[in-house]
Amino acid sequence: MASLRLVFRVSACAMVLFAFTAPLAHAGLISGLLPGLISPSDTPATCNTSSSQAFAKVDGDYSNYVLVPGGSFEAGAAGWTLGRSVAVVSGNEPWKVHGASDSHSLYIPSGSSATTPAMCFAPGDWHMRFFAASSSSSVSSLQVRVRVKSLLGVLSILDGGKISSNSTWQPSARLGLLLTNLTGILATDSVSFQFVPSGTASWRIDDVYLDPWKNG
Ligand SMILES: [Ca+2]
Repeated sequence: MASLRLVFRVSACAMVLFAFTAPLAHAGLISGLLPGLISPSDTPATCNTSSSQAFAKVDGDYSNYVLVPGGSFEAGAAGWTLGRSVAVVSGNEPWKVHGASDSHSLYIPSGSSATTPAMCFAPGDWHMRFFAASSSSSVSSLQVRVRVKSLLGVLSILDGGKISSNSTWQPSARLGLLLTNLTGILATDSVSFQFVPSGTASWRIDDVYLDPWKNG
């Protein structure tokens, strides 16, 4: 398959707004090629197009999601950039949406971080969901950052907000990304997501999914 690489225009001063919204009903899945996908230069020429309604049995979210590369942590965390003491550990999110026999997740201690590989994504309205649990019985927060690299080599780290949970595994709400042009237009080369614990609690994450399709 020819490279799916396309150019996605985004402002150098793009504003990102993560909105925790309720799951939408049925996604508009388009079979075959994913429309508008970007294949960054530092990722394989083809993108993972194996989608599933991974959160349907969790809370009735029938959107179609693609697993982020290595996002189940069942075979390590290939391609991920792991900070100090981050490690794949035993214990899976209890819904086991990726596989009934899955048994591992990613541990991220306080003061460290974990970053996904650069990946395909669709411009416009798209969403991320994952599972998370903290080490604290009280509610603490995990920050999600969006790392956008332009074709000019400019790396923008965009604050995507935080999710909150306690020591019980929870599915995240949908993280929605809105890019708004403010000034000039640059081409985006790649995008990745960084998970950063806030405060003193450590975290585990598992089954990180991206919905690359525009939903209604
Ligand atoms: Ca897992």
